[in-house]
Amino acid sequence: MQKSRVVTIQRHIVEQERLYPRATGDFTGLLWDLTLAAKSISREVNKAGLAEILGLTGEVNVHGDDVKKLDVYANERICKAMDHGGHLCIMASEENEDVIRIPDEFPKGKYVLLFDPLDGSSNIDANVSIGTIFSIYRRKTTGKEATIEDCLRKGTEQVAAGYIIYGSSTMMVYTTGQGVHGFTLDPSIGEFLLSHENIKIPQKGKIYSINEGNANAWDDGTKKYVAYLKEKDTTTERPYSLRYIGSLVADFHRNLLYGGIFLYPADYKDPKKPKAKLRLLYEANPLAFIVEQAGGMASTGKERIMDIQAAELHQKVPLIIGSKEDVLTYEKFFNQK
Ligand code: P6P
Repeated sequence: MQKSRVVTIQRHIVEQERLYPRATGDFTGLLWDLTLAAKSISREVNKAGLAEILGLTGEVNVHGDDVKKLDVYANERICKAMDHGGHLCIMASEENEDVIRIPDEFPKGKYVLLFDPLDGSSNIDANVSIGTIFSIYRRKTTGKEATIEDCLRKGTEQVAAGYIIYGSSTMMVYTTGQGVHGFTLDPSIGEFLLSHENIKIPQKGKIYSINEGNANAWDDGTKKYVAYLKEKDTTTERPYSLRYIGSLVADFHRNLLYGGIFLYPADYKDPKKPKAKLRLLYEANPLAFIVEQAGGMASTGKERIMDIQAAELHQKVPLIIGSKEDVLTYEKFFNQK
């Protein structure tokens, strides 16, 4: 059997860069720095069960979530890996209330990094897969210093997006707009090796991922859609199977590979003030870029995620993401009058 070629993520990124004649290597350096941070976080996550860094720091982040020490470590690791390479002009993290400026002593670059350092971290102690999610944009402002305006963007302006999933193995999945590619970390050589080239999500799945515990707070359209998925109809391969890990990157990654739909609709307990949970800049946009590049779809139920102009750093949106046919069916139910 022909041995598949061994391609490291570094080599793949350089090959991707060659697709852009005007590329300067700046972008390549940025992604390389990110893979280094990912390896360090993977090492810490994989020994979390052993190290004393488990447990709460006693602090609480901007969203009122208890902050686990691994959150803090991952956030600091990414900042330290990314702030001095000269590729970035500003950063913003799901863990930080305000933007993260590049220290004066370091060179500034033309890119913006938005990231969730360790999503799903409430699952750390249960050894459930968790993940880092990132988005990269080109700087938009032209003044001396980059500003928050460089972070408040539309998803369609992303030049790259990806995630690292720390699970049974550590995988990095990314896109630069040339398809979606997955790399599995070989800890014995410390390299991410190409394992999933040109990932495409099935046009229709048989899995749905939603927290059924919130059913009483759903809007009528979501209630009718989930009931529809549970009906028996062999022609549309229903009933679907419910698979919900409660860790976005893990749920998204499974559906990307197998097909299916992930839903985190708004909470309609107060119909006048629907409350969303997931963050536009750090979760919805990067995963939307990936799923669209893989042939899928990402919507709020009403509009394409990547068309939303961010107004606040920690803006939250309903997220319906996965196989195109499934998201389109959901939108029909959600918008039924
Ligand atoms: P719930 C984890 O805290 C997270 O942000 C995502 O990773 C996950 O999809 C979601 O929240 C789970 O939320 O309300 O179902 O526990």
